[in-house]
Amino acid sequence: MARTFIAIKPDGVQRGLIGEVISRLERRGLKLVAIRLMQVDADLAGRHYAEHVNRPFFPSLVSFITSGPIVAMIWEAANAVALARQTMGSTNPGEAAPGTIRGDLGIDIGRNIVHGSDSPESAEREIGLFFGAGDALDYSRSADRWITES
Ligand code: IDP
Ligand code: MG
Repeated sequence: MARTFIAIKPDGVQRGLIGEVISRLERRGLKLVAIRLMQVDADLAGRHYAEHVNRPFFPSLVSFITSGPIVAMIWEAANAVALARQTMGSTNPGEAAPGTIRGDLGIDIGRNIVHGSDSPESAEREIGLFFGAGDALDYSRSADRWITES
């Protein structure tokens, strides 16, 4: 089953939106297989956001993501990456569609509540940065057959 890495950023934690974000992914039908409340240090932030190292917003992004606890998670579903990105909404909450996490809960691109992997390859890389082998649990839910036909 495909997996994606999702993080509730420090703004989401500080605003009391942990339950809201988890609830939306759960209600959609994705399955939570690993979760960790943690503080990101500058080294991990730099590795996680390595693709943005030359962007003007990189210093403020690192400062923001290290500013308080985050909730790091692994979610599972067929096509997990695309499903989660759709539920999250566009990067800029000011442009994100209503009904999405960012579109319903935010207004500023620098405070967009959640991170989600942008491809299966990114998901694998990011899961490896935040979790160890064996952290993700393999289990089935009795509701699974009511969420997917096969
Ligand atoms: P994503 O989180 O939707 O994948 P990315 O383009 O990968 O978006 O950017 C990573 C993060 O960097 C964004 O979620 C946002 O927090 C921040 N970011 C991206 N573009 C800007 C910008 O133009 N100004 C400020 N922050 C930005
Ligand atoms: Mg990204």
